[in-house]
This record gives sequence, structure tokens and C-alpha cells, in this order.
Amino acid sequence: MSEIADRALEGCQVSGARVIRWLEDGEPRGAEAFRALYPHTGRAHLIGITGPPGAGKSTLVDALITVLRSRDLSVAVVAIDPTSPFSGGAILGDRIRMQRHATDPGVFIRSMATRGQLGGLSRATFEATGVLDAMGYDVVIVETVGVGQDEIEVVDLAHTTVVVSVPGLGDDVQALKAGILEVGDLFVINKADRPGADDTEKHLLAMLHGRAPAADGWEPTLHRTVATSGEGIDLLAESCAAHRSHLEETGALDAKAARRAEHFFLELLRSLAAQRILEDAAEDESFSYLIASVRARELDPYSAARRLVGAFELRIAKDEN
Ligand SMILES: Nc1nc2c(ncn2[C@@H]2O[C@H](COP(=O)(O)OP(=O)(O)OP(=O)(O)O)[C@@H](O)[C@H]2O)c(=O)[nH]1
Ligand SMILES: [Mg+2]
Repeated sequence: MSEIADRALEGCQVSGARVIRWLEDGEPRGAEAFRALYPHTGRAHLIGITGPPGAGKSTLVDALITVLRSRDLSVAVVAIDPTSPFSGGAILGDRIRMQRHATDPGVFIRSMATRGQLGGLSRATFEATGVLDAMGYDVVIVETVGVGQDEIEVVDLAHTTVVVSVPGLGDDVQALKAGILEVGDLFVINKADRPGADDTEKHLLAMLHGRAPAADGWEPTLHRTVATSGEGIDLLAESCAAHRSHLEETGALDAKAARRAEHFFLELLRSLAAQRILEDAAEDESFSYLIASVRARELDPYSAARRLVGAFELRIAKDEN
């Protein structure tokens, strides 16, 4: 087993961070370390937290860390910044907001910029959370801004999904995408110290009422929090733990884990297969001819893609003979 994986398994944060970086960069030694770590995953409680920009998600995570630490649980956080082209703005903000936990060895915070990520957001997140899980963290939190399908997918792949909204903006609840409402297990109205929390709660309840009941029978819970003061965070942490127990008791946890593993496998397969075919095609001058034909509308993209895959299959068959 690779030495670095060994150290990550012992909880070494420097080693864990290095493996995550290798995986992000698509380095083969990242995959090698992951192979050693993977059998040790499956223990952590994975919590996804999402909501509109500025809803107080990072502040909420920071407060949640405090509560979880007081219960002697170790916590890792993956904060995903979907928009910033460089690892600037929001990432720096997250680091500062969670700074007071920086020296606590039971807390590990990673920020991830996902632009240009090979294989997409969910693959990068799966890998990072897998490493953190294997490192032995009791709780692994993923924070994403709830803006796109990718982000919804990421939180949906967690065990427990927390959807954060805020009072004030009348349309805020509507601004939460329908898809996000569907995947939420716990709903939080943060900044409950601001006016309008009652209205937001009414809106949310109405929307949740119209939702199809969860297959595992979980009734979504609604929480009011003031992340900046820690108000309501204890109950939120309790509800997260209750949801995890519910998943365990109903067998839904195993089903979720299976779905997660399959999702990652298929995504990886898609990206590796595409990569392989493209590498193969790059050595062939007919590739640029195909692109030119599509551009000139002499050939449609479907036929071009099929031809490319067909040519790849032919070459494979030839190599085998
Ligand atoms: N009044 C009030 N302000 C809050 C509360 N929670 C967070 N804030 C403030 O809201 C601002 C945004 O907080 P963040 O935690 O960065 O929000 P975020 O959702 O992580 O933001 P992004 O990651 O950029 O989308 C900060 O100035 C916080 O201090 C709250 O409960 N009440
Ligand atoms: Mg944030």
C-alpha cells in the first residue's frame, strides 16, 4: 500500500490533502492512493448543505462544527466554490469564517474550485469525501451553492441533505430550485433574526406539502437558525443525527451508499472511455476531418460521433487479432 495512503488512514491531514490534490489533478498516484483508501470508506455521516449565495451556509457549517465537536465528533468540510475562476473570493471567505477551528486537529476544512474539473463536480466531491471518510472523520460536510444541476446532484449524493434559505426576499423560496426542494431532508431558515421568517416558513411549508412523500418515510424537518449566534444549531445537529438513524433503521443508508458508488463508477467510466477514444482519435487525421465536416454542416454530430466510436472499435478488433 502506498505510504501516503497509510498516513492518511492514520488521519494525517497533510497526506489527506495531498491525495485529494492528486485526485483533483488527475494524477495516477492519486488513483493509486484512493485504491488503498476505498475499502476503509463507508463509516462517515455525509451531510450536504446547499442554498442560495450568501444564505449563511459557511457560517452555519462553522456553528455546526462547534456543536459536533462538543459531542466529541470529528468533522471534515469540503466547501465547493462553483463560480470563482481562481481560488479567490468565496474560498478565502470560507477559510476565514471557519478559521477558529483551524487549529483543532479534529477538524479538517478543504476548499475546492471546480472549474474545468475532469469528470465534473460529483466525481471530485466523491473522491474528496471518500478520502476524508477513510481518514476517519465522523462527519463529512459538503457545502455547495445551490445554483445548478451539478450542485443538486452533489448534495443529493450525501446521506443527509440540508437546504438553507433566508427570510426577506419574497421570492427567495421560489429561487430555491424545485429540484433542490425535492432532495432536501432538512430545511433551514437561517438569518431568522431578520424580519420575514414567518412568511418564508409559510412558503416553505406550502411547497413541502406539495412534495411527494419520501420513499423511506422520512418527514422533512424545518428549522430556524441564527448561524452567527449559534441559535437553533443544536436542534439542527440533532435532526441530522436523527435522519442518519432513520436511514440506518430503514435500510435506506445502504441503498444510498450503493447508488453513490454506482454513480461514481459510471461517471468515471464515461470520462475514461471518452478520454480513451479521444486519445485514439487524436492520432488519426480523420478526426480533424470529422470536426471540419461537422463545422461545415456536411456531417451531423451524431453520425460523426458514431463514426469515431466505430473506428475505435475497428482498431481494437485489429489489435486483438
Ligand atoms: N443576520 C444574520 N447574518 C448572518 C447569519 N448567518 C450568516 N450571516 C451573514 O451572512 C453573510 C454571508 O454568510 P456566509 O456564511 O458566507 O454565507 P454563504 O451562504 O456561505 O455564502 P456563499 O458561500 O458565498 O454562497 C455573512 O456576512 C454572515 O455573517 C444569521 O443567522 N443572521
Ligand atoms: Mg460559503
